[in-house]
Amino acid sequence: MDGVPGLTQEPIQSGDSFRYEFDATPAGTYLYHSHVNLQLDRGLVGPLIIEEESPHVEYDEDITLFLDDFLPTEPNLDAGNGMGERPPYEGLLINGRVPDDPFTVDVEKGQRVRLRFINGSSATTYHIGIGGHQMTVTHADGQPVDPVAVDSFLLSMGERYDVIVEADTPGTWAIQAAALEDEEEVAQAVLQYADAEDSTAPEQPQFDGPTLEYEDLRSRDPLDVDGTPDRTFDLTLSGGMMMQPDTWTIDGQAYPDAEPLKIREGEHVRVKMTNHSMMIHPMHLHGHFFQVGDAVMDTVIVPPHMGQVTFDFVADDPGDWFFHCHNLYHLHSGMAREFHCV
Ligand SMILES: [Cu+2]
Repeated sequence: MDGVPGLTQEPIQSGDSFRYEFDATPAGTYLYHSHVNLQLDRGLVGPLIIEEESPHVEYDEDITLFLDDFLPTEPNLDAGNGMGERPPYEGLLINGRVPDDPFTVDVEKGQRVRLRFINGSSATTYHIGIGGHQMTVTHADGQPVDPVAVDSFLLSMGERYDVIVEADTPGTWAIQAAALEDEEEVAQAVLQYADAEDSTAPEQPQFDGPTLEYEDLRSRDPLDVDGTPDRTFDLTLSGGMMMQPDTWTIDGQAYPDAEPLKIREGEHVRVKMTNHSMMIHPMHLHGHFFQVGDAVMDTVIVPPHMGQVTFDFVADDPGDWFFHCHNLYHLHSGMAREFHCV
């Protein structure tokens, strides 16, 4: 039921239907989307929330904030690619709303609100903060972590964080998601206290306090990946070069002309990635969570300019699994591989 066309299922043709059936486990904050061509950037994307039976944190409200970069025209690979370019987005949305007509989170002083941030964008990484409030991160990619207080965090394509906000500072505050590539470009929702005047312009976050680092995250349920891995892949992420601006590769190979990465069931697999390019790559593995340091996630940012990230996972589900950059334009310009687990 993983949905990758040609790999785990045939695409659903126009006029056809297909029923997805799966066990709703593990609980967490997810997104669902088309994996065909550039349909994700035409809006075929949405949140999927699997509620926990007994969350490790307490809260009064549970609100999903879904971020999307809104393209009013038909996407094409050339417009969204190359030397750090993004498609001509008309606006950045939270729950389908532009900053001038924002989605509002209504709170009363003393409440604790769980906010589930999901980045369903095709080509935008955000820097997220809330005016006048810290956030306590409780889940990374839907999986529980020891609560950690931060002023802001980065959220790249495909990533999710759940945070708790303590409503202890009455007023009208901006929940702001600034595009990392251009902090003038923002998505915005509003945190509105019941007794505050709604006519006030929301106060914005300063982004001057601590930003979450992956090292701050401690999974409540770490994977069994201690010790020496059974298999290691050392992968170079490249692309966007002057001569070939529309080609993005893993180890010099552009999907679909790329060899599968072969693994065996039960193995502890380690993947090291080095980013030789000038752009951020949110790398996503299908069908598994992986461990980075003490965090358990399914999508991880590999920073530009020789940034390095290593993740470990247990190959506990035989089959073919897609592994790719979650920037839609990088994915469709070759930055993908298949893991074949036998
Ligand atoms: Cu990428």
